Amino acid sequence: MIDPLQRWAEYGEKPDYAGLLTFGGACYTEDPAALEDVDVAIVGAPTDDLVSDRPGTRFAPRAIRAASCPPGPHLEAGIDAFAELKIVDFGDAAVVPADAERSHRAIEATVKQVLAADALPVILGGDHSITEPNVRACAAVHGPIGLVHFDTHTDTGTEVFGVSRSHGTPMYRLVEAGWIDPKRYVQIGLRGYWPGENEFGWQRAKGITSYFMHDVRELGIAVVVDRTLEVVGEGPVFLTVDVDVLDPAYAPGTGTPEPGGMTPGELLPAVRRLAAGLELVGADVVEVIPTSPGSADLTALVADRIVRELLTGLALRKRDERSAS
Ligand SMILES: [Mn+2]
Repeated sequence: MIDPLQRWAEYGEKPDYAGLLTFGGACYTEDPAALEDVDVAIVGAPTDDLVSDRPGTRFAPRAIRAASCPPGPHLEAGIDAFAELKIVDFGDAAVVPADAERSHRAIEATVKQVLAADALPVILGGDHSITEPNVRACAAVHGPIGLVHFDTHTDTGTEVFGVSRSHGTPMYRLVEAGWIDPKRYVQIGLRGYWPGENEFGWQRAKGITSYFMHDVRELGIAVVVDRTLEVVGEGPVFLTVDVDVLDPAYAPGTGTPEPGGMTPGELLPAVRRLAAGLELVGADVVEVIPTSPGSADLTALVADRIVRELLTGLALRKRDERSAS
């Protein structure tokens, strides 16, 4: 029998639908001093002022939190990330509507607070432009970092409709500014009709590695992950997942959907293996539009599970490191 006066924190379990909205029901704090001993801090970045098509990713952090499932063991990996890691929900960066530059400064500052506490930031976008402040914050600590980038598009445009800061340009800007080491930068899932030869020519000249959807189909995702681990190698790396890498059948709620994408059965284990095998210093999941017509909460649900796989991979890595020492 449960004591009727006992609160969920004491009881150690609560129903999914009850309580305040935090990621996985994790403890909520906005106090940097409370990040001591924390392994992973979830940060929301609810901003979408820089999209070129459908807006709405500003609603994603709340929707992903609402879709998040409670702690428990990952049935295939045999580990509970919430038991292995100390995870908190660090709330949302103090973004402001219609001032993307100020929002990016707020995101970068919040991610830096997480890094200063020696915790790993996992940022819930937001549109893909937020990867720029996220990576800048990480590279300011670690020097030029590697990047594993799941996406339909390369996001290496020099500009979109004449605008240089956009959700279509962050990777170009980060490489050119020296925050990302292009030799340790791998793109996975490319398809569709953008960008063009100028951008791909620039990518080749920089030494960026690209796996298209035909590579994923022909080699299989496990081989693509093997090769990605080899290319990125040792050293700090950021993982960014644009949910539009998934086929719109699985992730209809996104700004620039493209048919012919990955299945969750390919993406989820890939994220787990990469998080377990790489020296991750930060990660984000972006471009989720929970309010898209017809999407219901399917896209937020899969976005939550992408984060859960990431946490599971980190938990596996921590357990391996502990047993090796
Ligand atoms: Mn993108």
